[in-house]
Amino acid sequence: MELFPHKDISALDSLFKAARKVAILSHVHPDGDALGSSTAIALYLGSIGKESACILPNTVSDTLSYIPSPSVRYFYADKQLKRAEEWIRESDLIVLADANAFSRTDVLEQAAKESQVHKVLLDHHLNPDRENFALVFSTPEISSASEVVFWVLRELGCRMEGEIGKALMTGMTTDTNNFANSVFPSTFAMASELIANGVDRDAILQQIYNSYRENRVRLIGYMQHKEMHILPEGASYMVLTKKLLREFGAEEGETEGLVNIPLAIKEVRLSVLLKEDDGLFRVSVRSKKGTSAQNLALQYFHGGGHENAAGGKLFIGSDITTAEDAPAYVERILKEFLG
Ligand SMILES: [Mn+2]
Repeated sequence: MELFPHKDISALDSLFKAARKVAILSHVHPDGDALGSSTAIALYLGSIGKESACILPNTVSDTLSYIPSPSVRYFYADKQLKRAEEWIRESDLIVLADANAFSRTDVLEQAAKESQVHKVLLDHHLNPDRENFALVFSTPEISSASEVVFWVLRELGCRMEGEIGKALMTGMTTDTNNFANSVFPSTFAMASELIANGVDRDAILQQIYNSYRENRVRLIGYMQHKEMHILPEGASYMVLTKKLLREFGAEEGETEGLVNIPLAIKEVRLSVLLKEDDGLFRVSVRSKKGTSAQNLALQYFHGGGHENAAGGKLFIGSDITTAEDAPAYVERILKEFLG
């Protein structure tokens, strides 16, 4: 499948071949797609003899710990900001994967923007920041950044198997919620080729969906039973407080998927999850076709994303006065949005 212009592929080939040291960046709170797509790029660069590092704003959650490759160098900015910035400054090529702009890399944004080297974007979000990149491979018509990377690396002659296959299969699977959303003919073609090349999809599914800690399953159950509020307008919201996160001992990445659950209810077309953090709530929004999660995130939560999967923030002290005001605020804006 030729999804990107041949001239862009050969331009990328030249950039990769000319590079000496490459920095591969991705978004804050890296998920399966961020980690999978950047890992695959690093593995490919290693296979053609290039030095590279995946530079991520945060340490990855335990649930994704099977992806990082022993043959790839990783820097996590929350633990090694200085070294991460140093690597970016010393690199003669910067790649951004699974984010539409450097602003999504949080503390790494400045170092990435200050660098005057060539920059390449591989992504699937709307509104890519084309201005800051020499080359852009991005379309929302592809399931995931991992799928974008799959088609691009394949054109470069990379064999789509082994660790690269595992990383990309993981990113595509988590971003599509196991083939439930944003799936295109090319997505099945990718999966088919990876399986034919020996990628163990069963093992990956075991890791993603059947390796939860007991606490995580109990927290998900508790939220559905006690904290899932349904509005007659066809919306659901849940507020996950720091107190609950502490009580259940929830770790980074362990609330992944929770926001999708209320959409199982026939009448619910919009689901909002508020997760308390320092001074703010992190907001996840999901919707069914015909209702825009993206517009809600844009209008009320300083955020954005995809049409049916978006996110943002709700600031305590400006958007709302105290954390306790969150439920009333969300109820009001959901009524306004759907009314
Ligand atoms: Mn993604």
